[in-house]
Amino acid sequence: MTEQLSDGDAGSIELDHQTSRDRGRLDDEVREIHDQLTVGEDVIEIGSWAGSIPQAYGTAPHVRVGRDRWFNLLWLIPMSLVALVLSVALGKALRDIPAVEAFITRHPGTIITPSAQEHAGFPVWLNAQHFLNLFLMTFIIRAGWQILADHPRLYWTRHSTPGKEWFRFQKPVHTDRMWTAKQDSITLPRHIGLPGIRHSIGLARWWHLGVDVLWLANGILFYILLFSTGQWRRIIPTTWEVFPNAISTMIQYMSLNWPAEHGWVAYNGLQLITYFITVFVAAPAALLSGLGMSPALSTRFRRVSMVLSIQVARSLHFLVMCWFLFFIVSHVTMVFTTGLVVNLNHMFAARDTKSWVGMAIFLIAMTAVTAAWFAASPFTLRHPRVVQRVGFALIGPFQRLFEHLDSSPGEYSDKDLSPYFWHNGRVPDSVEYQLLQREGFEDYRLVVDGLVESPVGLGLADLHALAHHEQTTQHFCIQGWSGVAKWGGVSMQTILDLVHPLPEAEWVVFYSFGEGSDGGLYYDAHPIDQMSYELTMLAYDMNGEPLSFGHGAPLRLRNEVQLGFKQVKWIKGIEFVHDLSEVGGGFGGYNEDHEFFGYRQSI
Ligand SMILES: Nc1nc2c(c(=O)[nH]1)N[C@H]1C(S)=C(S)[C@@H](COP(=O)(O)O)O[C@H]1N2
Ligand SMILES: [Mo]
Repeated sequence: MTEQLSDGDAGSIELDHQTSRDRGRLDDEVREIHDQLTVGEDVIEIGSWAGSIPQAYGTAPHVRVGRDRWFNLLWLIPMSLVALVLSVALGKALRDIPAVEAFITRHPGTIITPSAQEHAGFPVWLNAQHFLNLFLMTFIIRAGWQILADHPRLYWTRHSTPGKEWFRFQKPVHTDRMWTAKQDSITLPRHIGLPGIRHSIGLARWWHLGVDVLWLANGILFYILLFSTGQWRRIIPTTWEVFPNAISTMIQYMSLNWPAEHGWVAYNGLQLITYFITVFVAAPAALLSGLGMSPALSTRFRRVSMVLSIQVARSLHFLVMCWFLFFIVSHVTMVFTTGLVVNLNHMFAARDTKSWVGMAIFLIAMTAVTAAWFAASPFTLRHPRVVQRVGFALIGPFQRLFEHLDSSPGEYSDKDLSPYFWHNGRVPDSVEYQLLQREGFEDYRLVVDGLVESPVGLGLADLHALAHHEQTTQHFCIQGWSGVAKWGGVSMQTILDLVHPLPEAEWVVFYSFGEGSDGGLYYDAHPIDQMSYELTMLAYDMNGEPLSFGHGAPLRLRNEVQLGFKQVKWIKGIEFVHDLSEVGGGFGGYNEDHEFFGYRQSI
């Protein structure tokens, strides 16, 4: 049977398919592809992890000053020691001035109002939430560092251009050869990063995003209890007096002649302001900048993402982490130096005494934190599927929600194209591919089969004869880099109209000519409803030129609600299936099977 495929300019082509002999041949081809799929391991062997990727260490963190000078941040260590000494000198000098002493007498540091006296003390729920918060944050921060180490550079524009980053802890990018983002990733020490081996971003994200959900739940409950019990008065300033009191406190600390403590009743001005910033500015900023990195949200809410691009969001997210680190270090220092036993009774035993109960509970709590800290990476390497499943159970529902955000083309134009578009992944090296490539893909045939009424085999000319679709969109690699490109090709809706999926088809699997890092064909599966999205297409052109080898010649996928690793390059076949378990390792894609990524990656 033949079918007319019409296309305005290119005329029409005749395509033969659907005879039972053709169907049999197409089915054979798909079966052959299946034989080249592999299942991943369920335990991580460090030596063979991610295609035996060797450990690679980065450099000290550097910040760019001007066009191409780099400041080594390790200098901040001696510089802050000097600054600390100078601030003591300054504090002491200031306190010799009678006007300053008068100011301190007028504003001693802590404002004790009648309502503060009435609400004095710390409830047990606050103790518990404070502990949970610090416990959960250890995982979030460590996993966050691991994610950062997978692309150890930060930028202010969505282009991720080498040399234009403002922060890096890696050498300059090699621009004389193909340098993939994976090659650019670096190793963190096992007990600093989580899980502490190179290119472990899939697992690090489960820790980061999964524990985030718990941390946010704890935070929401904290807000609710704070406002329903009057405890909010402790950390929200209610008078401008807080500022002179904060300055007074600062001078007193600097002069090493410290202010009186009234922590049971009220915090001093400096504490009030820093706690307010941490709870009501930094925490929401962490959430919002985190969401700013989601491909689905960024593509749907273009106006916002024009300003808060993924790279601005990623940079801000990093700066929020720096604030938290600064806060943790100075907060713990002050807790230890301003009366440890009493402070621990307040925050760990809800009492205002000099007993050792708070200390005992604190030591138990810290033992739990330390044990969890040192167990987290080894546990993850031994039980990565558990981390993958539990992580997905926690964050999966939200990722699924964001997948409904279909958006239309038109957000970017030619002037937004990225001058440098990173490469990623493992390039195909099979004889089959090389032969096709040598002949300019003349004999290339895309197989589309599975749960469809009319399977087809489409050559490049056939694809070109189909209705042309073009979109200029932004790519979001899971590792953190991004770039804008113009993609030309065929909308997936056009392919659906051609093959007519059967009602039981739920997933659409894209098979590559290339292998994944551990061997076995690279593939990835997408929910069938996303195939009708406006920005889901098969691209044979990039920025007005035929797709290059490195970017996926002759054909690659674009599905803009998903992260980069789902955009299969060097596509050789497409199969419609009912269940993910029928394909490969059953987790929905090569990286899902082999590197414990998630199959829904809208965040
Ligand atoms: N066949 C195949 N497709 C692949 C990969 C791969 O390793 N093999 N890598 C993915 C990843 S992680 C990303 S970020 C994008 C990168 O596309 P680019 O090299 O065109 O930038 O391709 C995706 N598609
Ligand atoms: Mo990627």
